[in-house]
Amino acid sequence: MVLKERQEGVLILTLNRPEKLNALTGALLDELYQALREAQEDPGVRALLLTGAGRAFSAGQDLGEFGEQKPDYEAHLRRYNRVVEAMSALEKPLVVAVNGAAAGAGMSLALWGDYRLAAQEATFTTAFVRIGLVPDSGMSFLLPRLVGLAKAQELLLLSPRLSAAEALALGLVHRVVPGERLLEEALAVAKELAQGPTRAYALTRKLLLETYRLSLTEALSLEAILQGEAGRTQDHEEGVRAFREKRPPRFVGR
Ligand code: LHQ
Repeated sequence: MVLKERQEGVLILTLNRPEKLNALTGALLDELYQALREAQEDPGVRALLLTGAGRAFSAGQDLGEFGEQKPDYEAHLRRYNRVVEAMSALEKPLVVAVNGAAAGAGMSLALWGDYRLAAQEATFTTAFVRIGLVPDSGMSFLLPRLVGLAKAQELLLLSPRLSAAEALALGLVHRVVPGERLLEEALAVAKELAQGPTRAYALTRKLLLETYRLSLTEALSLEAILQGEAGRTQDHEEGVRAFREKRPPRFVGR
């Protein structure tokens, strides 16, 4: 259900239930969680790329999963939340290639990418209120931070279906490309990131998420602590050396 492929330091994860628009089931979420954990632990993986197989990225929760035996959603969301926690805690950059529809928690997962590309035919809809639910999988945290409160109110309360161009204009994605070029473009970004200073990326990711809940004084202090850490990496030394020698740096990810 989650395909894994390695290419030059990039782990490509593909949600693979194309016949169900990659709708999310507990089993798929558990596989995704395991794949993220393994990627985190594997020093050979220096960037991740998440995409979907077939015509959708992900339709969100598989609404057919539960039948008559609907579980308590609060409990079920633990399986989502550990995926989201794993994505947010990743110490490597995550590129997301939105190949088609991204709805509900499927859209939430897409937004956790540090760099998000969309195919021209991709669409985005929060979907939650359409079935009488509230945003989850970090959508209420991330969406207002990405697009501002006013747009988040609109997207969450009215749930319009946005085109890739509209998503780009709002800052939901960073780039839109023709569908047939999506994977190649996303892979090029992921490979570039996989050659980069992995620790600095990890710490930058952490700062961008943490500082939201900090005061300026606390944010400055966290920046200083993490700059201390970045300053002790081999990659920092190499970066400065390469700058002095007027050549491209060769980062090793430590
Ligand atoms: C689906 C689904 C789907 C099953 C399309 N499931 N079959 C967390 C925890 C606990 C509880 C619940 O929720 C959550 C988080 C969530 O994610 S809630 C939100 C769940 N997702 C949705 O409500 C999205 C529903 N789907 C859509 O809005 C559209 O189908 C999208 C925008 C994804 C795609 O639209 P189209 O490309 O126009 O395709 P379609 O609507 O014609 O769907 C194609 C088929 O896929 C269709 O089945 P059929 O047998 O008629 O061909 C749909 O029923 C099925 N499908 N989403 N989530």
